[in-house]
Amino acid sequence: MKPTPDWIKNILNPGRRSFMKTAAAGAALSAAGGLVELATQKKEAQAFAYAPHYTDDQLTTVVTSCDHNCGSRHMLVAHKKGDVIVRLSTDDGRYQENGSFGKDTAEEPQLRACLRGRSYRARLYSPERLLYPMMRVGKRGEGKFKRVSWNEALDFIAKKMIELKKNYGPTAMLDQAYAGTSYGALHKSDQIEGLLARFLGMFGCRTNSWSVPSYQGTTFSSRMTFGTIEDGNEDDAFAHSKLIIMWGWNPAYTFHGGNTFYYMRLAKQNGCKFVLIDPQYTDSAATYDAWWIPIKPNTDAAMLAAMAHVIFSENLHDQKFIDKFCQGMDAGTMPEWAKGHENFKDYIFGKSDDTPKTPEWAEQICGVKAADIVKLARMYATTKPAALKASWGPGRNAYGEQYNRMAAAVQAMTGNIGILGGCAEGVGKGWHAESVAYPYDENANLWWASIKSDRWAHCVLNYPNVKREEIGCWPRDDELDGKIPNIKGIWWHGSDWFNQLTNINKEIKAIEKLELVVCADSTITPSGLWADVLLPVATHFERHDVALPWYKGHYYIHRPKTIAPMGESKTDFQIFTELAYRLEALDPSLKDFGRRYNPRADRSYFDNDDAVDEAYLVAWWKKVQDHQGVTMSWEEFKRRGVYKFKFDKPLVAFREQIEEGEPFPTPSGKIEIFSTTLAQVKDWTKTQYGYPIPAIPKWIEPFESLNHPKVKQFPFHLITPHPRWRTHSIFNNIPWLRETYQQEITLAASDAARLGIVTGDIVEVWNDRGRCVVPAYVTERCMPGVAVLHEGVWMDLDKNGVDRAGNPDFLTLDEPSPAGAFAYNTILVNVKKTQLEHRPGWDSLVTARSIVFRRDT
Ligand SMILES: Nc1nc2c(c(=O)[nH]1)N[C@H]1C(S)=C(S)[C@@H](COP(=O)(O)OP(=O)(O)OC[C@H]3O[C@@H](n4cnc5c(=O)[nH]c(N)nc54)[C@H](O)[C@@H]3O)O[C@H]1N2
Ligand SMILES: Nc1nc2c(c(=O)[nH]1)N[C@H]1C(S)=C(S)[C@@H](COP(=O)(O)OP(=O)(O)OC[C@H]3O[C@@H](n4cnc5c(=O)[nH]c(N)nc54)[C@H](O)[C@@H]3O)O[C@H]1N2
Ligand code: SF4
Ligand SMILES: [Mo]
Repeated sequence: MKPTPDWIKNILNPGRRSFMKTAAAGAALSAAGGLVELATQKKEAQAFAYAPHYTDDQLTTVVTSCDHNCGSRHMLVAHKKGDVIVRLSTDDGRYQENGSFGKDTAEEPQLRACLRGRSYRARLYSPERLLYPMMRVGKRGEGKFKRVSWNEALDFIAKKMIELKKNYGPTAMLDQAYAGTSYGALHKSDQIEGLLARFLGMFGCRTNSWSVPSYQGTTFSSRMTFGTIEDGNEDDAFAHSKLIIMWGWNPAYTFHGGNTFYYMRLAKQNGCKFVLIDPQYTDSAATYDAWWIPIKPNTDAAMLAAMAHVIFSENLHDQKFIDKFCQGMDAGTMPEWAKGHENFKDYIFGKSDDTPKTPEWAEQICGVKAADIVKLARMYATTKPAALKASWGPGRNAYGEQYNRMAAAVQAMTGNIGILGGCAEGVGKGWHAESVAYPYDENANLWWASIKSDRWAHCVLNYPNVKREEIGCWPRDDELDGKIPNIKGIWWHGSDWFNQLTNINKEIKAIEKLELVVCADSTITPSGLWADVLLPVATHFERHDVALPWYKGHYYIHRPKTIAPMGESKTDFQIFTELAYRLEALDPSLKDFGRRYNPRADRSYFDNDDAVDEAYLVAWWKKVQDHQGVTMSWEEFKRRGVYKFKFDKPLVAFREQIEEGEPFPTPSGKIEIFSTTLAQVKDWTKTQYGYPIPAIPKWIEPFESLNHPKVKQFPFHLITPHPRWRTHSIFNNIPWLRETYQQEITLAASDAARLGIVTGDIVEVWNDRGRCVVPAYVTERCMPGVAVLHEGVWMDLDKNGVDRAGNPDFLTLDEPSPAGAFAYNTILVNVKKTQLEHRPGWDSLVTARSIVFRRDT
């Protein structure tokens, strides 16, 4: 490796120690002709110093929260000296109203942080922290940048945005905001409610990305079946289940709420039985001593159909529930207008296609013994109440929506919906927080084209020869309907999507065609390396906000500006506001853009956001008081740092529908096993789906699977779940977490033996889309024929385009299912031992990871 030129060292990696000195003294760093001037004030504290070891009485304690799209939202308590956080702790019961040290009840559980949260200091002060605006000096993707002033960076972006809009029209800018920080009331990244959507919408140039990587199959299913995505109970309801089926759900790794495990433990103590349907025997299964049913990936809808067959055949279904609450479960519940259509029961018995969905039929597809399917179906139908928790991973595949719709049908036929201890989720959204703190009006979420998110590269590479159905063009009722967007720029806000979307090699080709790529982030990310401009964003420790729970939980956590923004970082809200002012100066039609975008601020907001952010949050808290019956004052909330709601009984989705006869929010007011909306589509190419979707749940062969002829060439079905030690790509560079894991591919012992692979061997994993290199982990806890590789590792290309870090998105297919589900778990690959180079991320050794930007090869 050649030594890195000094200019890169200076710009990208100011010494951590000298930086800490500066930050501690509160002095600003200034850019002068690309040189970093460091003030030389005496240091007060170092974030990683061994000595002196401060005791709590010498430190200031600030209650705040952790952040990101991680599966929960926990309390972090910062202990700081001056402006440096020297220790982080978490909830210990003291901070809530009537709290005391150690208080931890089922009603008000502690919000204790996981390993990722507890290591946050290492992220905050990491060498990969982005501290100054940067602009690309090399080729796109080469990773060479120079430091510039905010003025230069924002001027460049503003001029370029005007130019793109003028030259290519209102679809030229692609919004690739995502959920990096979507759980804040004020500083929110999100596809719909986020700050970027509003900014680009008001600017008048935006192509929206409408499908969600997490769970598009699931949200589709919940909307079609129940009419809402709020189909979840709060997690305390699990404590009341007699049987919990973890269907593709591994809460020990993949958080889905912050205290799920606590309530599942209560269930276990109450005698609940656990089952796991998953190609791998997970730690969750081990913890609860679950009955593990290994299943071939992507065949879940077939197994669920066979369970329905058993339940109907043996008369174990709840006919009263079906008659009262369901549409299209059987002939008797079909609506008048649809009598000729196929109903679910007829499909299950094969009346319409001559294929009864028997356990023996399913065994051939799923690799699960028919006897086990029968046993599970009986167990589920006769144990009351039972929670079939159908998680999102099995739906993150080709026709993923069919799995979720089928699970909902099985939940409904057994009457396990709307009752305590049952489960209708799906999406699993339960309690909902008050909406955003900034204006969310008719100007928000405007778009001139909206496409399936992972079809952007296909669209860019083939423009204008693209059919609307290929990219899932959302319909409009004006002349832009079905018009293919001419995408020329991308903005990443709270997203590392270049690293996280499907088929990265295709993205690499497409990005060459763009004229503007902006990455606003607090970290130098793999996506950032492909940007033209890097904008340093203040983390949630460096701005004022209120944290909201992630799907599960009912509480708010105050997030004060715990420390001053590091380096020259600004909040996204400051950046968009300042850019709005610059754009209005360049284009008279954007009159008052700055003021309209951020009505509580004037232009000085870029340098001082405190009073304005406080005003937004005070107004937001007033909404919380008015809408949610909270009597605590804002000042008291700020003093405590947390507000936990207390409910007299667990929140159960659809309790009102079942107990009080309220209609479901579907067109028919029923649980729609037969979907009114889908049954009435005339021309699928004119819908956002593009291709037909059956009105009842059905088994449809995925694009690729272990039953596909392609297995001759690519014999492994790769699944790519979420890592316990990262939040997608976030925390990939944290040494403390690195010491607990490595990115590795899990292989079944029998497969590995056949290939002569043992744990620790470096293997290459490939298919016709890409290739990556990663160590192997060999175990009997994985189903033969299946391989597991976690998403989110930071890609690291060698000169031949092989990823040395083991990122599965070099292998995924950018072909979503009709309803929009990303096919992240629909991948066939081959595996072999290799001499190719492996590097765990950008570095080869944890302690030497900052070589990343010191490398010039
Ligand atoms: N193969 C495979 N790939 C997958 C998946 C899979 O199952 N398999 N899962 C998919 C799923 S479900 C998801 S949700 C996606 C996640 O994809 P991403 O959302 O792209 O992943 P993150 O790593 O969470 O990236 C969020 C980025 O936001 C930045 N960020 C955090 N806070 C802020 C902020 O306040 N402002 C700004 N400007 N930036 C901020 C973080 O530093 C980080 O770089 O990955 C998808 N990719
Ligand atoms: N620690 C951690 N927690 C997270 C996240 C994270 O990055 N890290 N991300 C959060 C986000 S944004 C999301 S979207 C959720 C995702 O939450 P999930 O979708 O529930 O999580 P995954 O880890 O993708 O998958 C869960 C399980 O599904 C199994 N599985 C995969 N394919 C199949 C299949 O075809 N059939 C069956 N039966 N099982 C299958 C996997 O083996 C895995 O055990 O997690 C959230 N929680
Ligand atoms: S679960 Fe999420 S919010 Fe909680 S500590 Fe871990 S990373 Fe932070
Ligand atoms: Mo997600």
